[in-house]
Amino acid sequence: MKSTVRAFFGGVAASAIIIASSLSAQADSWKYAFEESLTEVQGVYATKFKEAIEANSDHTIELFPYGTLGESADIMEQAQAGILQFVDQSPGFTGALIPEAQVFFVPYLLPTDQDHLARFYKQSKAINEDFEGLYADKGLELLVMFPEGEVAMTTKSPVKSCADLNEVKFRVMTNPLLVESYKAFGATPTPLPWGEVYGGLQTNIIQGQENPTFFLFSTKIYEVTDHITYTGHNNFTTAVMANKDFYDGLSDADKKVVEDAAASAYDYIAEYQKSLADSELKKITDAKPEMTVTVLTEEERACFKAAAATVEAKFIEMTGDSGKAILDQLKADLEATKN
Ligand code: 6CS
Repeated sequence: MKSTVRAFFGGVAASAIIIASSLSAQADSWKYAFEESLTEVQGVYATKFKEAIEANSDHTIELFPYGTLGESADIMEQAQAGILQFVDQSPGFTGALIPEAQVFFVPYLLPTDQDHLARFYKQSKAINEDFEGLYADKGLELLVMFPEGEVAMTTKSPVKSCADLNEVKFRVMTNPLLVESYKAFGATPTPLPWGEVYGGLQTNIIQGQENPTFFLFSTKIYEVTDHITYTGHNNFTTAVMANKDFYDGLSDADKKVVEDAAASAYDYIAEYQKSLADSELKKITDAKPEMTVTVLTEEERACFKAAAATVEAKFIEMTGDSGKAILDQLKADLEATKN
């Protein structure tokens, strides 16, 4: 009897092992949504990530570009709920969920030198270690952050100083620190999801917005604004995450496939986006020769730089010791990756 029972449970255990191992080896289909189109920077990154996953495992990835599943806030909710396995959401939106992620909106914190930035995102302890726990608390496994280019202001009237932003309703992504930045710059900040920006400019509900140059061309924002101004105050940062329960449930081999795909796609995109600002600016001025393009001089940047100190103090006020520690680490990482 005993031996029969043992044989029975032994059989059950063996079947369980077979089922478990066949489950872990099964080919899964994963969903990945992002905030841009397939041919924009986030879409190019996602395509490279998908190619690497599919080349190195039996899993497949289905890509969901901007608009197919809603706005940035919608895809984040879907990723947190486990409906999506991967999501690209920029700190410009995540800052509302993880206040420390707003550190990327302290003006003049990040350099505009793209080579320095490429080293920084890859090697930064703040990004690759410290942010991990903050994202994990929200059910997310942070995989990578990468740059999308220097941010430019596009407006309906010329901007040479903060005074020119007076009474300009300026669209910003939906995080409180970006609101504080544009207040400190002298504008009237108006947080909006991306889908409302083109129409808002067209109907004059807003008169300005900021984004990297490639996005000004690809989304045709140049059609509804007349002046591009480079103040050097920021570089656009974005982040790719996995749903944490999904990620934690992966085998070690699959985790490595995901990490390696994120790293190889990073190397590709860091190089790819470097020349975009110049090539896409040319497309804008070809399409609209009357568009003015101004790079502010050091003197003209003075009021924006002075505002940065106020915004940094606000960031610390909003995030306390945890934010201060991230800010200090980020500054140390920037210093360490200078050369
Ligand atoms: O300004 C925005 O809302 C958007 N900007 C970029 C460059 N990517 C996605 C984001 O939704």
